[in-house]
Amino acid sequence: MSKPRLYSGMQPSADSLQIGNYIGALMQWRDLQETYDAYFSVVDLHALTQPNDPSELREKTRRTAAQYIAAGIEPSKSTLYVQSHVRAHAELAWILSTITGFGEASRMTQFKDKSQRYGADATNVGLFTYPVLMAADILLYQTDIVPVGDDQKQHVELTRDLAERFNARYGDAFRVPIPVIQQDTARIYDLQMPTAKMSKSAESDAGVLWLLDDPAASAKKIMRAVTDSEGSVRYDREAKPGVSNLLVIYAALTGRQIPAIEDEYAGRGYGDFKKGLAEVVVEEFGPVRQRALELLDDPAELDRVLAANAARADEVADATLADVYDKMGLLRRV
Ligand code: ATP
Ligand code: LTN
Repeated sequence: MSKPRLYSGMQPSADSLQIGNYIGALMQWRDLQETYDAYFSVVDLHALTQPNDPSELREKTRRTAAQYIAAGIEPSKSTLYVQSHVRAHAELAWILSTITGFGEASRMTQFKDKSQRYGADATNVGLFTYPVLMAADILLYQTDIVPVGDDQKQHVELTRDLAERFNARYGDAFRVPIPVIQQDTARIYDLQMPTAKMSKSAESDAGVLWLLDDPAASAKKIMRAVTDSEGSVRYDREAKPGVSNLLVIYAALTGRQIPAIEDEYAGRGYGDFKKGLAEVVVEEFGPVRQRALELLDDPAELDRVLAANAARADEVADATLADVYDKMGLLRRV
């Protein structure tokens, strides 16, 4: 029997991924690729909804792909590709936009938040149709599951609605995907503001641990992480958000349980604990960083791998798109 299919992606919105992306997404993707026929994209078309310098975007796209591979996504096992390399994404997004309600799209909270933040005149239409492009990503591949963070759940629900609507109106063309929402315990917070999610586009970089930071810089950021005045290494998300966040990172990277780590550091100060965590982080990310930099040293080879994977993606995507065009009554080109 063929494996069920999985789809996920990240925007190339920074030079480096941050460890929240690694713990919350890449580690799970790496495991899931064993049991699923997995598709992972670098969603560069989505990234165009934010202002970008063209040469920087190109570089960020390569860097994001290199970090997927360095973190253990295997391009021979999973289909790892760049969204814009597969033309069908933009084409299906147009088709789906014709069955998406204006009101329905207006209710997407990510759009409401961003358009409120920037103001209507600085908000582009691409930001409005962002979820429709995301639906196209997912539906082109007859996806069964979509692992995403909580903030993307509404977009996957819209994807389901669009798939069901199309299937009912024109005949079955799409599998209806299920969102798999990442556990809250896998959420990593900013080291300086431990109540805000760590994010690639954070305003200050002091609280962000970058995958490609050099080890000394990561260690320094951990030593400077905000804690509290109690002095005991104990998990309490409400009262001790800083220490709790560090414990979650420690546990995620070592595969150990939080109580065991609390025991190990009982009666010792935050300095010791942070030093221990810095060692764990350097040990985990040293090889990942090394591998990513090696891949980036040979961009031609990386581009070849991405092209071969895009060709694989094309086959599946084109078949879905042809069926959709047919069902909607678009005249076939002979
Ligand atoms: P941006 O700032 O550009 O929105 P981001 O760093 O917040 O980027 P996304 O590109 O939105 O990250 O998310 C990519 C993946 O990483 C998603 O699956 C998301 O759930 C996961 N992720 C992002 N930040 C964190 C975090 N702090 N903790 C756990 N998972 C995270
Ligand atoms: N919007 C998502 C990125 C994304 C995605 C997708 C995730 C684009 N297309 C398809 C899963 C499936 C984000 O910001 N994390």
